[in-house]
Parts: sequence; C-alpha cells; structure tokens
Amino acid sequence: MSKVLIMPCLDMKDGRVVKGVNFVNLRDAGDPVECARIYCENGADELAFLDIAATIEKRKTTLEAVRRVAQAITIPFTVGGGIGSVEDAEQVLEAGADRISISSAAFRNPGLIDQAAAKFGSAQLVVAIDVDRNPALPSGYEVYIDGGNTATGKDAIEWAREAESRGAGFILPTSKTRDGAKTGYDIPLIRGIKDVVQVPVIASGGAGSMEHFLEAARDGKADILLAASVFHFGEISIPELKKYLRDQGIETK
Ligand code: 0VR
Repeated sequence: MSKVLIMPCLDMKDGRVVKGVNFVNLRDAGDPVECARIYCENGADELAFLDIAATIEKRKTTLEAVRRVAQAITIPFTVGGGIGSVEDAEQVLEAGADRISISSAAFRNPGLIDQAAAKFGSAQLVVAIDVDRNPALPSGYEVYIDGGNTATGKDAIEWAREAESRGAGFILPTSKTRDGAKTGYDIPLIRGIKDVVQVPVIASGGAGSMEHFLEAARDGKADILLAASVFHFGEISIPELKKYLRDQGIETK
C-alpha cells in the first residue's frame, strides 16, 4: 500500500480562510498565507485551497491569494473554486498552483475535463464532486454543484467513473452532510468511488478524530486525507496524526 498523504484544506471567502458546517455558517479561520506556512512546517504533505464563494458569486478564483500561498509553501498545492474554463485553469496554474480542481463547471461541461487533461495533463487535474445522500439513485449518492446548492440528479459514483474516463487524475468526493460536522468521513462513499476508479481518491468532509483518518485510509482505501476543521482549530496536530496512523499500520510520508 502506498503512503497515505495528509492534505489540509483552506476554504477561502473574501481572502480569508473560513470554515462552516454543511457548507454554511462560515466562521473566520485565519490568514491563508499564515495557515499554509504553518501547515507546511508541521508536515502537511499537500495543501488544498478552495475558493468556496467563487462559483456562486461568479467570481474568478482569487489569484492574488493563490500567488501568496504558492510562494509560502514547498508542498504540492491544489486550487479549486470558480474554475470554469481552460483559460481560468491556466491562470491558476500560472499563479503557482500545482494542480487545479474543477467541480461545477466540469459537471455542466464534461468536455472541460478532456480539454484540461489534454492541455495540462491528468496529473494536474482534480475533479471534485460534492455529494449528498439520495437513496433513489443506484449508489445512494447524488452529485451537487454550485457550492452544494444545486442537486443534479446524477449518481456520484457514476460521475466519478466518467470523470476518470475523460482524464481526471484525482477524484475528490466531499460529503456535504459530513462537512464540518466532525462525525467522520463517509466511508461507503469513498470506498464506492475507490472501487470503480484507478486514480487516487482524496477523502474529504467530516474528519473529527484520528480514528476517522484511520477509517478513511484503512476501510475507505483513500490515498489522500483532506481535512479542514480539525486542523484549522488546532484539534489535531499533523505530526501526531501521522504517528498514530503509522502505529496503526498505515504508511505515511
Ligand atoms: P472538514 O469536514 O471541516 O474537514 O471540511 C473538509 C471539506 O468539506 C471542506 O474543506 C470543503 O470541501 C467544504 N466545501 C463548499 C465547501 C464549503 C462551503 C461551501 C461550498 C464546496 O462546494 O465544496
């Protein structure tokens, strides 16, 4: 089993790191550069930056914040939020991101995945999938877009498979109901996607304890463990988490 990676996520709104529950009730969680630098110094393997207001407010990703964060860190940096075209993606990569994450725009225009993969390579391309439960769908999971506000009727595991077939190099499922709740990742969702794709899966949404990270790695088979709340508010330290995972037989960097 390859080494599991730890990926703190900076949810961004108006230039500040924010953190909510179930995508709402956002509260301030600090300055992005300061957060990024501290995470990098504390052993984060990767960093995610998600401009959560971009898609809804039709704002392009805050490129200045991307530039500042990219200059502050030495680990791979994935940027999402508001990326709606190959041109948008190019600007974000030129600003210093190592990878781009597309969600709503890819769902509305799946050909964007093919175009971005062809232009930048699958290794630079994450397709993020916000998900909520829907027992009427085969997998029981439905794709949501526009910051979790628009139900699409599409089966999330089917969409993950299609995204990979079009060139996505990573799949990043986020459970809307688990986001910020600290009740644990949605393991069946993560494992369901992991069972149908060959590319790395980034678990996201719900981490609240070290056991939750263990479940996502051991049972969900996730390759990268993304979290925001427990890291932003100092509840879990990355070095202690990595030691705990290694003590439980999970290899970490
Ligand atoms: P924790 O559960 O706090 O670890 O959060 C992980 C993950 O859910 C968040 O970093 C992020 O993906 C939440 N996403 C979105 C959003 C938050 C607010 C509005 C929209 C979105 O579209 O993903």
